[in-house]
Amino acid sequence: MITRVDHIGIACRDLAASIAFYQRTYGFEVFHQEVNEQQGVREAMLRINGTDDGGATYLQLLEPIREDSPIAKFLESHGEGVHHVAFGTADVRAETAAVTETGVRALYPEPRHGTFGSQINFLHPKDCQGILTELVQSPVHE
Ligand code: V0V
Ligand code: CO
Repeated sequence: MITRVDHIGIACRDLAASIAFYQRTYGFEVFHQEVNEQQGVREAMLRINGTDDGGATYLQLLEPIREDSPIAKFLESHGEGVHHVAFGTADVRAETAAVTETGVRALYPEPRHGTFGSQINFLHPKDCQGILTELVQSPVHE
């Protein structure tokens, strides 16, 4: 079951400049920053709200660290902007299995490492109304 919008992923060329925009325009603060070598990104999570069960919604600002990373490729073809939408679930394996049953392709056979120790998978944008869709299980559910 999908329980919330976990984050919106936004591709940017300059992470510091993008963070500064969100801080001065809306007052959003950086909650967490990390480099994910496997995904080829340096990222910042800006927390928008939180719920008592540990759930929250974030903006995920993504800057490429390699030319061959998905974000670098996206910036080249689409420019800066919304890159993916991530839905939160308590069980990413079960949710991926349920969604693939409907004919949507998952990108990975097994979940991979996401931000703050989360487990993630992606659904192909061509099967999801043109939107790269991520499924994310927060560590709070592990
Ligand atoms: C590509 N396309 C997209 C898209 N990226 N459509 C919507 N949103 C996107 N983000 C379209 C593109 O316009 C093409 O359509 C078609 O898909 C093939 O595009 P491509 O440029 O040839 O790209 P591919 O096929 O090489 O790669 C696309 C995929 C790739 C989605 C397979 O980006 C990928 O593996 N993404 C998953 C990993 C990822 O994005 N990591 C960064 C975030 P036309 O022109 O053929 O119509 S990491 C993250 O979120 C983390 C760590 C986290 O949340 O914790
Ligand atoms: Co993401």
